[in-house]
Amino acid sequence: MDLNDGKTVSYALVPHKGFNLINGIHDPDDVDQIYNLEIRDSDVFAVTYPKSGTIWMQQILLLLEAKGDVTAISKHNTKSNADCIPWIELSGCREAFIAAPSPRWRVTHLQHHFMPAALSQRKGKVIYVARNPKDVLVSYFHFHKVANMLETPKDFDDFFEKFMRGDVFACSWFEHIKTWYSNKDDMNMLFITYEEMVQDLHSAVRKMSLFLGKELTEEQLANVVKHSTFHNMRKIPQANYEQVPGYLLNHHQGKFMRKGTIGDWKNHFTVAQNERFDEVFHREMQDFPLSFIWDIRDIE
Ligand code: PPS
Repeated sequence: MDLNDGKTVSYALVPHKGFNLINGIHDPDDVDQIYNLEIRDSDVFAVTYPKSGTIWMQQILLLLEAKGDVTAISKHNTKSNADCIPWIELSGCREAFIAAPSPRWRVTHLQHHFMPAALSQRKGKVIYVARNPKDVLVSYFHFHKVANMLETPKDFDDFFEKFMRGDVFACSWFEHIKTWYSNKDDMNMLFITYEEMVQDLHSAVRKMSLFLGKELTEEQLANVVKHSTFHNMRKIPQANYEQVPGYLLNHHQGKFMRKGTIGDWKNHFTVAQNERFDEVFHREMQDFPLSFIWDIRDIE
């Protein structure tokens, strides 16, 4: 693949143990070793299916650690939030995790079966952020145009089919949420939704700080919220992924922080696609007591 800044990189999806990794940024042998990692009680993993609020969590976790002081983030001029809270599955990140001082905070898109077995013995903490999958699909479609490591979709219909087949990085949204959710009682897990965060960020952040045992004053909590709104995060280069190099993200194709709302799927899905999606959703999720907010107007 010949990219903007002249670097030539070859990326492709690599099926691995029921999951799709990305050749060039993930190493299957390394990913397999994650299962055996020793976990400290202070370790925290924010788990997401792609496009469900990962970079939002990076910003919130960093701000919680800094007690709402945004200058603690912006002073790392060259370090992005993703450098501070990286994906455990990226090549090289596992070794760095082993050597890192506490607290070790990481994000991941991996399915449950790859993750450290110790998490299921109630070591460490997990925050699972789920987003309604119609908006995930739309956000993922746009991201495929920006991300040089992902194949540019022919058009929306083509991507819709790929997503429904799970023929994308991280595979099926349904499998991801179901396997994590079914194992939640074995873990110290906080399950939260993107829509809850959009609806009432203050309550969501408070819930997270209580779960993580962080004692923040009301003012500090309000500062965490203030600096993690969509509007404000978009202005912070360390948080908004503007700093990600051009060979990974083609910034001319669109913004990583695109719309940040609920219900954009309505601008993309045809009636037939929506009916089919609903049918699959009801079939796949019938045994799971999870409901989603599908439209911003439902909470306004
Ligand atoms: S990735 O590539 O998987 O790491 O993407 P991820 O960070 O999980 O998801 C990106 C979407 O999250 C939106 N986002 C936010 N929404 C509301 N408020 C805040 N603060 C926020 N930060 C990130 C981002 O805009 C992407 O969604 P879309 O729908 O594309 O705008």
